[in-house]
Amino acid sequence: MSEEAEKLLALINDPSDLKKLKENQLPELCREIREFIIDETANNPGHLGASLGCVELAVAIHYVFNTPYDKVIWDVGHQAYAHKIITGRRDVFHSNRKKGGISGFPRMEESEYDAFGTGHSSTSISAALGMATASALMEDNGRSHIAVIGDGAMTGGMAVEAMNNAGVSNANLLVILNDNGIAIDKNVGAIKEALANMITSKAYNKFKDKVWLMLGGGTRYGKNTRAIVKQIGNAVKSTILRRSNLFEALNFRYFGPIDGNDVVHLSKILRDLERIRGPKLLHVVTTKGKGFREAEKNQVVYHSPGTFDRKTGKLTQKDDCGKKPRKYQTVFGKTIIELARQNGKIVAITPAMPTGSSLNLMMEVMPERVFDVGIAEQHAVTFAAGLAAQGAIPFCNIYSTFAQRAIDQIIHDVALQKLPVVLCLDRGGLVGEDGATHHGAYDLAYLRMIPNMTIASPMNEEELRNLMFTAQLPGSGPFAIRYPKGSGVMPDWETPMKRLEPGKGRQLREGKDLAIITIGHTGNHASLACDELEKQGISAAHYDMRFLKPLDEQLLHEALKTHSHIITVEDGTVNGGLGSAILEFQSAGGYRNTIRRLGIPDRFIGHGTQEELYRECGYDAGGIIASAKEILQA
Ligand SMILES: Cc1ncc(C[n+]2csc(CCOP(=O)(O)OP(=O)(O)O)c2C)c(N)n1
Repeated sequence: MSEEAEKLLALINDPSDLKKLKENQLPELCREIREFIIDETANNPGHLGASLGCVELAVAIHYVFNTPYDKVIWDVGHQAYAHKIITGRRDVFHSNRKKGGISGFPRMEESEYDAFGTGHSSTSISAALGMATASALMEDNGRSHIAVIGDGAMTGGMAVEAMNNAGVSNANLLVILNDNGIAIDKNVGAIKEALANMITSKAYNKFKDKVWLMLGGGTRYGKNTRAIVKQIGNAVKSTILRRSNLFEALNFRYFGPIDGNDVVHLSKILRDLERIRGPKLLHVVTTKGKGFREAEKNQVVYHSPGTFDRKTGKLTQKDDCGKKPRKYQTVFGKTIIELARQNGKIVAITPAMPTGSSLNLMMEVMPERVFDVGIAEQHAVTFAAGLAAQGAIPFCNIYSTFAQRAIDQIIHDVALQKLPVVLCLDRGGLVGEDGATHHGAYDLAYLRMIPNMTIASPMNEEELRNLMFTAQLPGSGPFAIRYPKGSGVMPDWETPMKRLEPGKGRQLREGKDLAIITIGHTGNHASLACDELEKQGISAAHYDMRFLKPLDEQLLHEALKTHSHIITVEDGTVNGGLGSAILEFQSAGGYRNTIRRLGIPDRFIGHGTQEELYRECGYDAGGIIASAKEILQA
């Protein structure tokens, strides 16, 4: 790092410092920010690729616009590291995603520069349009409202809905489409193809060059910007561009494509666009992983690579293989291939998460039976319902947190029609470093209210395989299987599969002093707790419910009749999940046991490691032991 560069970044404590720089110093600053991000994320992992691609965007936006008065919303928010670093968080960036540290995503509570919290995709245009509309209502006409959205996020339903709405408004809205041609995995769909056409079309680029010339040649816009732009708008609509431009068709003024990694040019364009009112879209082309060879070369892995060697870029974390417990997602990804080989009706669906779900494994061996539908959870579920209606057995794999988007589709399209969709909810429970936006906290609760659903959660790999096997058998109906982020507990996980009776749990351990009733992987925390309690002279029974719905009533009668003290444990919100179900059961049966519910409390849990967060919520082994002692002493 050159001394001058060190001096530059050290000078930037907030965007007002940035504005003191000369335009020709910006590339050097960007270079230094990039080095800083790579240095930091090598040891403290995070979302690397997207943030490296967006350094120039963040610098140019804060250089040109009057933030925080002007509002900038980062879609998904995983690309906003440079934004964080130049808006006062450089010196705490080492705490990124750590417990008590700054969040990996923008958060309104964290900084006045984080105009809107993000994490789930495709929300930025709606939020920016809402802000722009509020500004207009308040006659606050000088404010700019900017949504920065990736080409992947632009394919999400909400983004399309917002564009549809914004296009008929007068809102002072600038959408910056950050097109790097990739989502986490390769971007998919017709919108992606339209964008690629815009970038590569010779006719279009020729036209674009003419436009920039008309806008004032070297100095970009002249005095009569408004009139010229109008003229261009008309020109676009009439003759010059024969093919229809997606965004122009939605009444947006379209600018670009331009090189989004050229900070000087980008700043000039933004300065010009600042003066144009109404809905407009700037299409910038960037490189994901820009400036770090490994990240540019392997963009999927370096989206969120874990720790890596700063010099070589090689990953330092171990692969998910060998003789040790595998990730649940890997067990899912391998098991579905086995099942699909046995049952020709099985197909799989992922909304833009082939690698994250491990469905990329099935894509390699039977690509025609796996569908990546883009960032479109609602569509994924109804698409699965359509497949099921025609006799297929779709396994629709969605991260629990993103499936929140599709609750209506699960109710209206799947459950109501009793369609045999197998909903595999990955990352159920606390996910760790991604924090509040990503915890799969609510699935057990929101699924439990839905009639016709079977809801299951495996305690280990063997159980996951057996549940997947069971779900694809004839007559299984709508069937949800939720499992956590991270590894299971069985090095020998490739066990023969067998049917599990829906609605039947199991008693894993006998004990007279209290009963611990669990669902899912947290059963392992309870097993450890029971071992430790036994050493301390406390005898705890352990029941693993396996199914939240139907509930094993026989097992529960047994547990409640023979124990006056009950602890329920789940890696999900205590409001409405397993603990609530057991309280309802207790009340209906007239039981008078003392019941303590452990799980995610009624507040949003931040980020940290999974272990730290289990501890915070009191359902790691230590928390269960403490609760057991308390309940017995009360
Ligand atoms: C509703 C929802 N579904 C899935 C995701 C997971 N996800 C995070 S980033 C991402 C890809 C976004 O692609 P793009 O907008 O092109 O941004 P890039 O990472 O390429 O900069 C996805 C699918 C999410 N955050 N929200």
